[in-house]
Amino acid sequence: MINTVIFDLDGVLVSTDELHYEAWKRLADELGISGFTKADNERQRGVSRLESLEVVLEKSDKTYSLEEKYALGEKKNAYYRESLKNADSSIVLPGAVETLKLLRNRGIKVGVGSASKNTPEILEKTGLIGLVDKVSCGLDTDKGKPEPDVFLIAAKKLGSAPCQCLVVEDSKAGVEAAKRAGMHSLGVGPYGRTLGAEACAPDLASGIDWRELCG
Ligand code: B16
Ligand code: MG
Repeated sequence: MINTVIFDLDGVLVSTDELHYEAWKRLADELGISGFTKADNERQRGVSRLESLEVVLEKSDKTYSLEEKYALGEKKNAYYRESLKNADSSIVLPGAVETLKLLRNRGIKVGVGSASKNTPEILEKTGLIGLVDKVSCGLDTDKGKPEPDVFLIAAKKLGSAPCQCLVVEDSKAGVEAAKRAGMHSLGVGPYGRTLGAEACAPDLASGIDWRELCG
């Protein structure tokens, strides 16, 4: 029986996915890489910063050393953090607060499992930190999704077995990570139906039947 729900952050609880795109686009433009598109950005959902950079560099004819790649990742992160400076509860996606409250009221354990190293700051700024029990993020492991680590760490912190966990994700890499972790999955967002999850919904505000999902 499912007694734990682990939420992805970007694109599930908050709308920072667009800010990631803008920061990568700014970096791509600076590097003279033309044609970095929203479709490229879709492949960056849920994956680590360095792997996201590789998606950008696919369109470059220049070769970068690992050191240079880390520096470029830092640069993008500085742009991203600039856009987060004034972030507040307005970036929380519809239905997120109500869902977190409802689940906790029903005695379901609630966690966050995000690849982002900026997770603690975003949860603080949006006030979501007070609505979740445990957080696992890119600061806990360097292994990005589709590796299962970030979700397994969340389950461990919550004291739940993987088979008792349901992961809510907006990315293919994230749903794959949930499967590799031996967890159940719910796909949300514009591509929710195409992610290969066990169930899907357009967003957290669309009347998801949590009683049915969590048994
Ligand atoms: P950062 P999620 C992921 O967050 C983003 O979807 C992905 O685009 C980003 O590259 C990754 O976090 C790392 O983020 O550069 O802030 O450490 O969807 O797993 O919540
Ligand atoms: Mg996401």
